[in-house]
Amino acid sequence: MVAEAPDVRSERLYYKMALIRAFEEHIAAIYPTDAVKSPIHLSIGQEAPAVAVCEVLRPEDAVFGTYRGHALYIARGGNLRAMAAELFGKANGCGRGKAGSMHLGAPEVGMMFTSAIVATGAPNAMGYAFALKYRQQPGIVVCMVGDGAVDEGVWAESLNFSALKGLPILWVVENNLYAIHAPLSNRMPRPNFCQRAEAYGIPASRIAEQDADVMVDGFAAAAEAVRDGQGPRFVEVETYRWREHVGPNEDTSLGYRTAEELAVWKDKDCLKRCAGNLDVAVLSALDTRIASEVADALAFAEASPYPDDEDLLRHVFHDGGCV
Ligand SMILES: Cc1ncc(C[n+]2csc(CCOP(=O)(O)OP(=O)(O)O)c2C)c(N)n1
Ligand SMILES: [Mg+2]
Repeated sequence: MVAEAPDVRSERLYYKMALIRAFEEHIAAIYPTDAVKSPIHLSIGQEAPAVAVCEVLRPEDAVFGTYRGHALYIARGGNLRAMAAELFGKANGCGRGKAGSMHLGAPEVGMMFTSAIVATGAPNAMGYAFALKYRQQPGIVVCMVGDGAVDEGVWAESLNFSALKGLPILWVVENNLYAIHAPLSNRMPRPNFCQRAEAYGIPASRIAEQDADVMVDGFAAAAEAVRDGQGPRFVEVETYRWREHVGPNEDTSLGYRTAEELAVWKDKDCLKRCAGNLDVAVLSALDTRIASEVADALAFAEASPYPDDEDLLRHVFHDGGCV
């Protein structure tokens, strides 16, 4: 089931962010039962950037994300049943049950892939953008990575090449201040993401306000320039994950961040802010719809079969075609 998102922008933003949160809260709740056969990296608290960037895209555009990919998959309009089944390791999952939460894809809606390997999206997105330009095809590419990907050489190489060739790509860093348990201050003498992009001649901007509407406007300006053939653009968007790096729990007891810091970010909740723009009756109808879509997806996943043993090695190596 691919549900149509609401027509009104404020309702659509709320619907997508609330769907991401509700889906992930359910996944977190059932995680101890072992129904989910995959590590999970939750976006609870940081739903807005993915939803906002997808808001400015067209059907011909492509997005590449990371292992923290449920949000981007939902925001881009991926099939919820197929993602739930994938997390459950079932044969009708979007990766046939072999990819798990960290390797989601829905190419039919331009959600190309996510990967567990930090920064892998960058060269792949850059290659896709190169192909679009080379073949003179319409569309732009969005590459979303975390702040940790900027520590990887391939991210810099990809930005450099994209600028050199004037590729139609929007580079996005979701800066949630940590890579696993390492804060920016332990990893970079200067967390100057925009300056790094500008060093390659890529115009850069930063979105700090925790408001999905503001993010949409920031992404729209950058995407428009890319679409206009002006070459790559870069946007850093500040955000924060509420749960642990991997797994369903909160983790302030680990000591790398404080409960006070988490509370400050929970206060800035984009979802609550977006809900504040909506009429109570509209909100309640959307919440009912979301609850039923999440229940439907999880029931579908539960009832689906596991892959057959003889399927184990299929689609693992390239065999001359996709069957
Ligand atoms: C090439 C590579 N190096 C290291 C790792 C281990 N690793 C997994 S997640 C992660 C942190 C990435 O943080 P960030 O990019 O900020 O994304 P976030 O988890 O905050 O969304 C690291 C270093 C990896 N998966 N791949
Ligand atoms: Mg991070």
